Amino acid sequence: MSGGNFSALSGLTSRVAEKLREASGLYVLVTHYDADGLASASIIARLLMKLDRDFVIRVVDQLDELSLQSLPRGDFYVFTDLGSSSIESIAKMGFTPAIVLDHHEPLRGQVKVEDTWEVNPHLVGINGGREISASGLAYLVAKHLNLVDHDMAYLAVTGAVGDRQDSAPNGLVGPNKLIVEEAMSKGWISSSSGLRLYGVPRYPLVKSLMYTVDPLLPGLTYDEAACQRFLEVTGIPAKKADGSPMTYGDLRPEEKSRLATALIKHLLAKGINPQAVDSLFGFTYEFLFEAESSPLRYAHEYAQLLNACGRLKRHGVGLAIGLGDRERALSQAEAISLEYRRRLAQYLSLIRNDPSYIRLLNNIQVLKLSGLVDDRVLGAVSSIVLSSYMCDVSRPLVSLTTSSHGRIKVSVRVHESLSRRGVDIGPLVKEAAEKVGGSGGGHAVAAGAIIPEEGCDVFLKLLDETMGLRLARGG
Ligand SMILES: [Mn+2]
Repeated sequence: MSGGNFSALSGLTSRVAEKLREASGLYVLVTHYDADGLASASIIARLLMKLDRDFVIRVVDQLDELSLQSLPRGDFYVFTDLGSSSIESIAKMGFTPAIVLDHHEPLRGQVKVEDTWEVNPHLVGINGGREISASGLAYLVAKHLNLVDHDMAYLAVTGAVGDRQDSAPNGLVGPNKLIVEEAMSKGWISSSSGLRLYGVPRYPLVKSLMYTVDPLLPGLTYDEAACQRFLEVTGIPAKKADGSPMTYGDLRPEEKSRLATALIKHLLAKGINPQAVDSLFGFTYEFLFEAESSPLRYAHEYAQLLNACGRLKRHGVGLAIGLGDRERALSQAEAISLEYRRRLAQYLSLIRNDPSYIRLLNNIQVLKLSGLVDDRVLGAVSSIVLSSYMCDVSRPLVSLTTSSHGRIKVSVRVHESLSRRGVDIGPLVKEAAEKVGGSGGGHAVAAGAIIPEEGCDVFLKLLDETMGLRLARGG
């Protein structure tokens, strides 16, 4: 990232910050249900509380005519983690004045629409898929008004981690990294590198192994007895001398490297691609002002809690945490997170044990989960199926399930190795969805769409064809 790009981004965020401060009356915040959506809306809500303004928050699945029609009316609108591809509709339907903080590829240049102000990193040459999330953008808005605090920094990092922007070998990069460095210099955050197992470093090791789904640990994930045997064979006691469970944080450096080596061997023996093995290692961000025993102490756990709340349609609980509730909402979120992991485990074992769920077309593969997986959980299942090599990684994975109003929810995931060949799936999904009367879009490696049920076969055929053309052209 060049400094020039960052100053262009700051120019955009400072302009919307001024608009936000100048406005008055009722603010309507509209956001996406995932971790980044909930975290970014929480940052803006915290900012509005500091400015002593009134606001309401609406959490939506996507921004289309249907969801726009359902929005409450106010005096000023803030769209976070969505909106870039709907600016014209937002203005046309009268949701102005509005600011849009989105990091999804807008599939066009900056458009000038009356009374709307957009911040999108793609417009200033910053990769919104990898370098900054909507939460980071919201943080920069608060920073311009000199109102950031450690909670906002935690939410900014959590949003980015929730969107998997920490997957580079050195963790967060670009503007995300600048936010982390600032928070570190203030003593709010620390980071360390190591194994990225679930709940590391403070969960019992057996649980850390069994709940790790990204990447999936074949033969270990969701199998407690197998995890216990694995530790035994590796020579790492599952319990400490006092009988309490061993955690990653309890291990001596030598034991940590022995565990890492054993996991690498295990994954390679299961035929897992070395790149997926690499994703076991990375950075962990620790939030020093959260209680040491709290699931909010570490960015990936915080993100997982928000994510679970959003996906199980309990986003109110996630927002309450973002706004500062550390009591009732937090214990509710922990129960929701457990239920979410239980459901994921169930879906994954069904897919793993029944190859007929995945159907190969010429250039794509289709995972049909209608009637099984809820629309908000579809993307997560899709990501895990691909990242754990439960399917062919040389073609995009297109997952389908039924959604509301007689529509089909589509989730498309592309493996890194395919995206490195220059395949950008977002525009292809958008084009195919629009041709059958739906809507869609996304990043190079992840995209989604909502299409009418009757257009499903044509949609798949179109996507299969355009994908073939792309590959024939060499990406
Ligand atoms: Mn996002």
